[in-house]
Amino acid sequence: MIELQTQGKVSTLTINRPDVLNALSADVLLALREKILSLSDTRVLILRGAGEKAFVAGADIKAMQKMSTLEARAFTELGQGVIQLIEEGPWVSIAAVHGFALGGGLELALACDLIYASEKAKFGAPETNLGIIPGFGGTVNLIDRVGFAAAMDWILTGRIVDAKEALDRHLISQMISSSTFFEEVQKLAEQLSNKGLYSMLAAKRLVRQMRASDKQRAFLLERESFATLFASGEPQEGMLAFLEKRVPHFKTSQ
Ligand code: CO8
Repeated sequence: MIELQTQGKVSTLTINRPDVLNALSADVLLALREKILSLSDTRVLILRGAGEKAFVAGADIKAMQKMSTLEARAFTELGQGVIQLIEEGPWVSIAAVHGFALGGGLELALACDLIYASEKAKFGAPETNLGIIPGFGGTVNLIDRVGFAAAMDWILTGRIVDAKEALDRHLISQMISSSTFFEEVQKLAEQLSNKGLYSMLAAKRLVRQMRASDKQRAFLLERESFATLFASGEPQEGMLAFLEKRVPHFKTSQ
């Protein structure tokens, strides 16, 4: 489910569920957390997805569709915990995005210090199409990267943007040719891993601290809002519609 490969001081974690475009279930998140906690002597951490099509196409819709409010709260807590481990760990983290990075997949990429994308990468926050909202820190982290206007646009419309637009909007740090993408990312990671550990960590932490002023509160608000939505019926209908490959019919009660 999660593969760990280490070359020198660079570790790569691959999310390997290509049949569901590497969707994140609780089991995947637990396995990811376990692997992250097992890392030692890692200066640069690369996250990537297996298969041709996706980095990660989001949280696992099938697993979420029947969740109760309590289960949704536990799921978002688990996801936010993994996000924070990646953000705060003693390494420079790189999301290597060669395909879809959607919903929770975008949020996983947003947790990384750098997002490198191939020309074929596609990004989006399509949660509202499913009757839900971002729940792995995406609300605050997306605003931090792309600003209010683009974050609001992407979250409310759920539209998918290509690598060029993601570069123009400062979501990604570099766009790299798809033919040599993973080799190039490895090369960049090795260069970063040879720099001084203390200055790199001080720089990374300072840049992060200059961003959202009260991140803990932002994460709490997001978690509560995500979980509460599950009492509205919209998530259940939105995600069932995706699984049944049809348009959702949301019923508003007011
Ligand atoms: N979860 C589960 N299964 C998925 C997911 C997913 N996120 N994405 C794709 N799959 C499955 C499909 O159902 C399909 O399965 P099957 O072969 O059994 O029908 C298989 O992967 C291949 O997908 P497609 O046939 O749909 O491939 P296409 O190339 O036609 O389309 C897309 C690719 C556009 C990426 C399409 O698969 C898609 O729209 N996927 C869903 C994207 C999405 O909505 N992501 C957001 C999910 S919600 C989320 O991430 C919330 C995060 C916050 C959670 C907070 C925690 C509490």
